[in-house]
Amino acid sequence: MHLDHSHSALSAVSADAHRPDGARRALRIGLGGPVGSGKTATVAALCRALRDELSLAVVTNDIYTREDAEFLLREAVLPPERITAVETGACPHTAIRDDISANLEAVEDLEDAVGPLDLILVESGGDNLTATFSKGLVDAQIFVIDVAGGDDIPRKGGPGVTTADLLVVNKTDLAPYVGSDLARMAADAKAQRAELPVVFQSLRGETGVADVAAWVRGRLAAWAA
Ligand SMILES: Nc1nc2c(ncn2[C@@H]2O[C@H](COP(=O)(O)OP(=O)(O)OP(=O)(O)O)[C@@H](O)[C@H]2O)c(=O)[nH]1
Ligand SMILES: [Mg+2]
Repeated sequence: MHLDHSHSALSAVSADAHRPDGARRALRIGLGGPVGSGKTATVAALCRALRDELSLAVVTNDIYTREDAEFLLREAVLPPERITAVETGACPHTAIRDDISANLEAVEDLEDAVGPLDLILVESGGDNLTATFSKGLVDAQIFVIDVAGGDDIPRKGGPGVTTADLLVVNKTDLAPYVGSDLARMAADAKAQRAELPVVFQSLRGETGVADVAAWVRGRLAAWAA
């Protein structure tokens, strides 16, 4: 799917919590963050952790390809009809913040095709520290950074680090190899985010995505209530 600038009017409709038939729509959670931080790997792990207890689907965004969706399809994290790719053709933040029409169309098509759904995960293309999702597209956002990107990233701030509903510091297994100081990252993140939650995770480790999955379950419980 390509960005089509003729559907902007959808955003007003889709910010509503209900489908046209009055049923509650799926909770939409966006995952953003720098290139290669582990967004797709986190989406894959979340699908494996949650697919037996929830009805879920995924929208991926890539600039020129369908790489991330193809990875999720190859890994068979969900049935193929539950995975949709948006080719943004421009800076990734454009499609999640400025003209969200292609993404809205993708989430609504998924609900029509395989719904009712409890949860739709929307992965942004890798971008910079300023990229955030429009509130007309997602109900909550996760910002994924990784320890190999430098342990000064939390201190540098930016809206992803400071305002995301959940900050994930991924690849903690790599910290000793790249000389990242996890305690410093935790202190800087706390200073930037006050009470907003932060999860340190390694998808190579035993607990994997468990903390993020628990946070998602909490958001779903609040959404259902
Ligand atoms: N060591 C280690 N590698 C990881 C971890 N999580 C992800 N990776 C690896 O990091 C690389 C990038 O992960 P992706 O999930 O593709 O990253 P992404 O943020 O989706 O990347 P883009 O969509 O291209 O921006 C892959 O080779 C993953 O296997 C982790 O916790 N530890
Ligand atoms: Mg990805």
